[in-house]
Amino acid sequence: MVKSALQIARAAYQPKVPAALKGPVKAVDGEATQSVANQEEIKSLFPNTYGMPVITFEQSNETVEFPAMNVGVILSGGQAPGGHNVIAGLFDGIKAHNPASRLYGFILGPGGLVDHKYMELTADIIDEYRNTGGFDMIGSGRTKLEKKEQFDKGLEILKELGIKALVIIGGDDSNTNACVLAEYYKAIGAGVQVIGCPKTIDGDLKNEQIETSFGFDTACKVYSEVIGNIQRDCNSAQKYWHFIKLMGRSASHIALECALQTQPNICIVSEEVEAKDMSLDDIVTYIANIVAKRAAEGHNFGTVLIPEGLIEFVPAMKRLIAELNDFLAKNDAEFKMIKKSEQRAYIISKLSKENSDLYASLPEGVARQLSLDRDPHGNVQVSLIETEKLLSEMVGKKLAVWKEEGKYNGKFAPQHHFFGYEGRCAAPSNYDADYCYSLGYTASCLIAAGKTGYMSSVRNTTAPADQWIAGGIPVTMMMNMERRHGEMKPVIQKALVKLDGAPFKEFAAHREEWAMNTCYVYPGPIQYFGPTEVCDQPTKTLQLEQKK
Ligand code: FBP
Repeated sequence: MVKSALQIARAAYQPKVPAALKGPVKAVDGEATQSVANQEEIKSLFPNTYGMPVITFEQSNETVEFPAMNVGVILSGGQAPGGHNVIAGLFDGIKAHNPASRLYGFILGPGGLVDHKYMELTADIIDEYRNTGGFDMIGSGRTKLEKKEQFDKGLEILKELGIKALVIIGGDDSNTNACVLAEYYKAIGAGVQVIGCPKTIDGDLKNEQIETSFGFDTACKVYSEVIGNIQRDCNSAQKYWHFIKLMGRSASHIALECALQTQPNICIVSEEVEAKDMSLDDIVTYIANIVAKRAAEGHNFGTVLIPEGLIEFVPAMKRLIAELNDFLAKNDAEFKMIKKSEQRAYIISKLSKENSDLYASLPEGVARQLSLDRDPHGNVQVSLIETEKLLSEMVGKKLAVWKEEGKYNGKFAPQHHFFGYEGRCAAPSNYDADYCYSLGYTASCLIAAGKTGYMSSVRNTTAPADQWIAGGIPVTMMMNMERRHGEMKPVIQKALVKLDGAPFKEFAAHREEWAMNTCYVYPGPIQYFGPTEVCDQPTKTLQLEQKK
């Protein structure tokens, strides 16, 4: 395989790890834990894995002999930079505990476990992927591991390969399912430990115990680089308004972090839109006002950041989507019989008055997207809705009206962008390379300590890596009960942007100035070699959250 000069140099990078992981460790138990809410229900659903203590690994002088052990690993869900380093850390960790231990990767996600598709991950393979982006070493997939039949089918291959521990690298849902699996295997005495690792560029798997999910750092840096480049172009030609949608599913962490890094003229935060009960028209008016004010100063250019999940946070749109989801689930067959050209009118005739009016007011493309195929959970695929075009179109219309009324006298030429996949497989930043490797190595220590139902955790990551704290958090500790597809289920609480949190407050304190004055910051590309202040800075979000 031909490699770039950077790939070759980067392969030799030695990830930085917490001091404790540099030699033998001892597991120190904290107090017994409780779930964040619904303690009685969670306890009854997880009788074998509830209440376990938080674990911290400390340096030890004692060298313990560990038996050789076969371990399995799964990458679950969307790609996130650093996944390969989690696997490399896990591999190095199990080999350090006993060189005869072996690692197996299940192919293309959780489905590989159920379908018995796997490969042994040898040193040669691992070395090929150190410090690289992507999940292509073993592939990833979105099959949900949630049914007993899947667990039993998986156990067959785990037994066949003599695997005694399974590491599932995934987001909140995959880690919830990892815990259900841990509980089940413990309950039936399967002799297989299950450990989770916090992954997702979306940054929404974090809480008191987990500082951040891996991949968020690199993805935000990639997006911020290109947003910065666009801003420089924008400030050079001074003729376009750039509407930039950013991936991130529901939460606005990515948009907010990119705003903190690049200081755009406008950034919409979905969580604020919901809290203030803003309508689509309120958002459009907010943007149009800034466009008009800048035009009055002779600045017919600017940048707008839009989180991909925005639409679902506009309360009226949320009600419309809920009714549509429900209606299309019940009338799927009938709907599919209707000619494409008549589908819009059909939906308008079937919805309640409020939702029908709103649906009718939407541009054709967006209305169509709302009626297209759902994801496996029956939900609208928000990442396919072109919110950036929807907003710019509506802003353009409003400005045209204002122009007629003499309230606005400028030029409005929009450009559209969507950044998502560009950032998900980038070569991990030093932060993600170090954090991921440490998470994987920590997972091997949890396995060696005989733990199950834990998520690998590395904390204090705004300090130099030497001072990071490795340990394990019982997954049940992060759970609460939530309604999912009409049923109450135990799930890890998803972290949305907190409006009283430091990152949002920092943004809110500056946004008026950023709107009117051109205060763009151009972060430039991720640097892998060079001074630590250039290469090792964690995200602004993390720095602000951890500033005590
Ligand atoms: P995960 O939640 O699985 O980490 O995926 C994150 C994400 O990149 C979202 O930001 C985005 O909405 C979604 O995946 C896109 O999914 P797909 O890769 O299936 O197109």
